[in-house]
Amino acid sequence: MDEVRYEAMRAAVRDGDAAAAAALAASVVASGEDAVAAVERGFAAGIRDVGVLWEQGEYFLPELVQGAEAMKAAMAALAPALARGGAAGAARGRVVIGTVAGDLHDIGKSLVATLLAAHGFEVFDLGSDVPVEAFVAKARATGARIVAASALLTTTMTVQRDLVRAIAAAGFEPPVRVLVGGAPTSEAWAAEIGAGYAENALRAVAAAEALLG
Ligand code: B1M
Repeated sequence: MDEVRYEAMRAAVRDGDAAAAAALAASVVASGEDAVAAVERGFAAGIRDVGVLWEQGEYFLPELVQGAEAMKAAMAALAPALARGGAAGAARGRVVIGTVAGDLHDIGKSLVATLLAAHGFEVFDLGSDVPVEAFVAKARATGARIVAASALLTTTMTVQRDLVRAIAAAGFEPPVRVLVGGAPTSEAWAAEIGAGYAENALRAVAAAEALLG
């Protein structure tokens, strides 16, 4: 894909143009181009621009919401291509995933869930604003060995630590591992709280595989 197409995807999300974003995403699916690259280099670059413009006071909440809507429209149109990205049905293990309590950001989490499913994991997506107890209960009910938690706010990343502690206290056997990610998190943060870490959705697949040994 050339830079002009990536730039058009980026601009569609930055401008909050859901119809243009969906049309560009549909063209990626139709032509069999790399859907993950379209997300990372195109659409996600646009939503990050939205965040920067918001920080600079150029954008306000309506623009933030419109950008998110355009991003979601692109992700929905790309879903079939993202889902056929890997070895679907290979049954690599079960993963419970969600965005932590107090946090409504679900775009990155949904991308991680989609790519995990595309690579053969059975994924139980609890959505956003998920209490620690709900993660623990779902892991118990499904026998999942990985609980994956996204956090996009500096005020909610601490819930990831609460989750690691709650999973340890639940005494799962075999043990359940926690995988964390999201913009304010880091390898150092994950190491501090005793979790696995991935900086993006593709790396989350490799990290989940590594956690299962
Ligand atoms: Co919000 N928001 N937002 N927002 N928002 C941020 C996060 C912010 C950085 C914007 C900014 O100031 N520049 C800022 C947080 C500041 C901070 O905490 N330091 C912020 C704020 C302040 C807020 C509100 C408080 C605004 C307000 O109301 N005053 C409010 C909070 C609401 C709440 O959650 N309680 C709020 C609301 C919203 C919207 C609802 C409008 C919307 C979200 C819509 C939705 O998700 N359904 C929104 C958006 C869109 C953003 C930005 C612009 C974009 C987030 C996004 O979707 N990125 C964001 C700015 C930014 O991130 N630069 C911002 C694209 C996505 C693909 O990337 O989620 O990072 P990301 O996921 C990546 C990696 O992080 C990783 O993989 C993905 C890519 O491959 N990853 C994982 C993510 N989860 C992972 C889990 C893993 C592994 C990897 O394993 C488990």
